[in-house]
Amino acid sequence: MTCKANEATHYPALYPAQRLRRQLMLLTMLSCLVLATFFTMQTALAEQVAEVTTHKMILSHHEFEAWDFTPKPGDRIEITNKSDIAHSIYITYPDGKVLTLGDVQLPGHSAVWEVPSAGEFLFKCWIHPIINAKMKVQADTP
Ligand SMILES: [Cu+2]
Repeated sequence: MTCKANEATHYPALYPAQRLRRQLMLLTMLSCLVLATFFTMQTALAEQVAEVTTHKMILSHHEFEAWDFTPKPGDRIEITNKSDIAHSIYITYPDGKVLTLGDVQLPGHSAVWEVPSAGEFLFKCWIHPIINAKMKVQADTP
């Protein structure tokens, strides 16, 4: 009789094994929460990476066609050779560095360049020195 009254008024004492099980469950739940948060952040980051803008530039017979996009650092520029001759495009960076886009762009083929920074870039062709275009890249301002 007294025993029953005690059970009703007092929180039943946990056996060490039960306590351990509860602590393990709590730890498991916390770990799951941490992992879920981590994967959500990873997905958000991956979506940000996927938001890269790709501009299209066209190389006609002996010139780059005028473009109407405003390139920003981090953008990609896809240059397509729409002429019937091969080209070998290279880009001179503001600091004088020269980057050749692959070896040769055959007719109908494209090359992709990732805009590294703001500044003025010069596009030329190793095969046809008459081809050249200047591209001004503005710093990305949100
Ligand atoms: Cu060329």
